[in-house]
Amino acid sequence: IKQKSLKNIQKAQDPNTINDIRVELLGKKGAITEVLRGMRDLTPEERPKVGSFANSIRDELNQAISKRNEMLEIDRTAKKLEKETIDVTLPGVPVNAGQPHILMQVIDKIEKLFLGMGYEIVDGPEVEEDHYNFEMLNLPKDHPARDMQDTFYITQQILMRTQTSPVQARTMEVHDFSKGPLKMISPGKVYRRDTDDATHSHQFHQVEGLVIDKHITMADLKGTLELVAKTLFGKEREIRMRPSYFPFTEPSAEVDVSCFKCGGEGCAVCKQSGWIEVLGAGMVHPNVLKMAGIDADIYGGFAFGLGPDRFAMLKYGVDDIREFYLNDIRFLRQFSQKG
Ligand code: FA5
Repeated sequence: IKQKSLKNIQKAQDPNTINDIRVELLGKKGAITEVLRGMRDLTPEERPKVGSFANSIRDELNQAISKRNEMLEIDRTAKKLEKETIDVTLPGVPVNAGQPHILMQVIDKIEKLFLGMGYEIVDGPEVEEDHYNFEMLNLPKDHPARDMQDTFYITQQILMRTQTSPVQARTMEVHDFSKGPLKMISPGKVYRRDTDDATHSHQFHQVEGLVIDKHITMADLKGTLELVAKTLFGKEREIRMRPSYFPFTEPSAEVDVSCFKCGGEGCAVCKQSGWIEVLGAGMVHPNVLKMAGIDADIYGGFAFGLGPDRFAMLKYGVDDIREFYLNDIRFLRQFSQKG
């Protein structure tokens, strides 16, 4: 039994087989156990001899079992380690790091520029009251200029804001002029029932700007906008102001920036003119000041609403605004943050 069992233990390749052998020999009904149990039938002289012999075999087998188990364990660990070996010379798996959306990058640049000039950044709701989106901006009900921006209404009084200008009205209402002039910008999403095309999207972005103080002139507005255009697009860029109409500014202007990435003329962004309209602006209408509780005889200011989507098109030569909203990773990846 001993020789056969020792051989079997040596041959065993896994702990289960070893356990089976152990049960066969030393379990309740095991061969060695049987021998030990049979001792009571022996004569008193035979008992110690047989007993010590059976015990020594039992100990020897137990030892062989533990040793084999240890060997198998060492083997298993060695194999595992071999499998898990890391080849440090292999090239690593590249990690696809995300980055802010290109429109957020442009808005971020605009924010930094204005923060540097002492403006504060103000947030406003996208789901807005008719009162702030229109009425407080000098557009009473039935005012024909309401049609200038086709509106998504939620109820009669609640709408998706069509412009960031309501944030002007909200800020003017609460500003404390004893603490200094009002200088703010407000970036965010706006919504219009525009038909989507290369330069129009039904949801796009605006950055509102507003300065209210004593002695603010149109020259301050032009100087500020020129700085924005040149900082964002380069010194060679020019702006032009065309007389326009907004109910909340008087006089009002539409501001174009000269194209360059696409050669100036003939590209989809600039159409045939070599210019692209990027913002609306003007001197804040006295009615708007009065409605916000500001003395229009003492205070005045300028306001503008620029379109970062159009800015991004111009800056990066993107000829279709819809690219920004398709979430095509191949398009978005082009704009690394260093660019
Ligand atoms: C306005 O929305 C005024 N609130 C701007 C303003 C603010 C004027 C303060 C005076 C004082 P307008 O509708 O022109 O104006 O839009 C402003 C800018 O938003 C445009 O110059 C253009 O850059 C951008 N824009 C307008 N409509 C779209 C559109 N559908 N898709 C993408 N950009 C647009």
